[in-house]
Amino acid sequence: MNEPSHGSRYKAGRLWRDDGWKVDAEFGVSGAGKLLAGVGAVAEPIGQWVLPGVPNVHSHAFQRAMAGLAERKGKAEDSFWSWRETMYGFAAAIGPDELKAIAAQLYVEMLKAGYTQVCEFHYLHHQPDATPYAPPEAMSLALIEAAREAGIGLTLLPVLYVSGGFDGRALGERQRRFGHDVDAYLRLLEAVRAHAGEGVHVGIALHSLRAVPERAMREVLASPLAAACPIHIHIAEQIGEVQDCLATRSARPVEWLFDHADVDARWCLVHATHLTAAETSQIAGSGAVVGLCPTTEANLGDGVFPLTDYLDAGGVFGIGSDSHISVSPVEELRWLEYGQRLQLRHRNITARHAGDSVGETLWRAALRGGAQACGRSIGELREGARADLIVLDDASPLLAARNEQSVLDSFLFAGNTPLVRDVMCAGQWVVRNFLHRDEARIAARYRTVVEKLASR
Ligand code: NGQ
Ligand code: ZN
Repeated sequence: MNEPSHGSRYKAGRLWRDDGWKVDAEFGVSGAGKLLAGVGAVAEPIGQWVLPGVPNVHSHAFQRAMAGLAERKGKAEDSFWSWRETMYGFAAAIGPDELKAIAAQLYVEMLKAGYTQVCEFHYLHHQPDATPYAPPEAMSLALIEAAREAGIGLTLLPVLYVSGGFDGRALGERQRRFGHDVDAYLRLLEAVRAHAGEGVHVGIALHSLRAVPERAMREVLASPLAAACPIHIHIAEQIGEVQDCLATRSARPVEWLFDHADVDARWCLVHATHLTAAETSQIAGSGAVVGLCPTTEANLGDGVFPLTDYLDAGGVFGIGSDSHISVSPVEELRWLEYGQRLQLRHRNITARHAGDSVGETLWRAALRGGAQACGRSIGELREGARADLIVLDDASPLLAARNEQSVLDSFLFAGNTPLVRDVMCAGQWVVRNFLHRDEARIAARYRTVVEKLASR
C-alpha cells in the first residue's frame, strides 16, 4: 500500500464506522485513493462529522434536463404513461455531446448532495433514427467521460431493450434507438468493458419484463459476460404493468421473475412497488436489493413500497434518484420515511427497535444496499476501502448541540439547507466548501446545451 503523501492525512472529530462513531479519528488516503489507518501528528482536521457518501442506485442521466418540464396538466388524465411520451420526445434530441454535458452537470449535483457512486441505467444507445453511432458505444462513452470529469464513481449498466410490450410486439418508433438483439447487446457490453477501469465498473440491466422477452433474458443471463456482475431490472412499478404481465404470462412480474431466473444478491429490483406479501418476502429472502426511488415514484404516481413488511423480512434496499426531479439522498430518504408515515399514520417507521434513530437506520441501509447494487465494497470507512466520504457543515445552526445519537436525524429531517460541505471520492476532494472543483465550466456547458434543446 502506498505511503500517504503530506496533505493526505486527516483527522475527523467523529468518523462514522460500521460499529459506531469513532472520536478524534485519524486516517490517511493512499495515492490510489484508499483509506489508511492511523497516521501520526500532522493530520489535517477536516470537520466534526465525517461519514461515507451514499451510492445512487438508479439514474437515467439525460432526464435531468427535463426535470420540471412535465408538470403541466395535459388533456387526458396525466399518468406515468403520458409522462413517458413527454420523456421519449425529449430523449429524441439527446446525442453524445448533450448526454455528456447533462450527465456531468448531474454528477456534480450528486456529489454536492452526498452521492459518491452512481448506477447509470443506460438505454439511449443509438441515433434517434436507430442507426448505431460510430462507435456503437458512443453514448456509453459519453457517460463514462462525464463521470470522470465530475469525479464520481460509476457503475454503468448498459440496458437490454428488445420489445415494446409483454406481448413481444416490436419497438415503437421512438423506442427503436434503445434496441438490440442479444448478440449486438453482448458486443456492446464487451466494448464498454474495454473502457472500464479505476472508478468505472460495468454491470448489466434488463429494462423491464415488458422490454425483454423470456428467451432474450435467458440468453443474456447465460453469457459469461453476465457472470459476477450486478444485474438491474425495472419491475412492478405500475399497476398497468402488473395487469399486463398477469394477462400475458399468468403471473405477476416479481412472481414470474423468480420462477424464471435465479434472483440472488447480484440483482437490483428497481421500484418493486406493487407486491403481494409472498413476493415481498421472496425478494427479502433472495438477498436481492430493491432500488427505491421515492421522489420519482411520487412524481410519477407509482404507489408506495411495502417497506415495513419488507424490513420485517430482512430485506435490503438502496436509493436512486431515477428521473432526477430531485438530486439529494436527504430527500429520497426523507420521502421514503414520510410516504410510510402518511400511509400508516404512525411515526418513526424505518427504525425497528425502541431507541433507534430513523436517520441513522436509513443512512446505514442505503449504504449497505447501495454498495450491493453497485457490486462494490464501498460505503464503509475502514482501512483499504475506497476513500469516499462526506463532511457535514458543523457551522450550520441545524447541527448545533447535536451528538452521535442525533446528528443523522438532523441531517435527514431538519430543514432545507444543504449540510454536505466537503466531499471526497476515491481520495480526491471533489467538493470543498460547497463548491465542486469544476462546477463553473460544467454548468456553463450544461446551460448552453439546455438552451439549444429548448429552442428546438
Ligand atoms: C425509464 N422510468 O426507462 O426511463 C422509465 C420509463 C418505462 C421509470 N420507470 C420508461 N421511472 O418504464 O418504460
Ligand atoms: Zn428507471
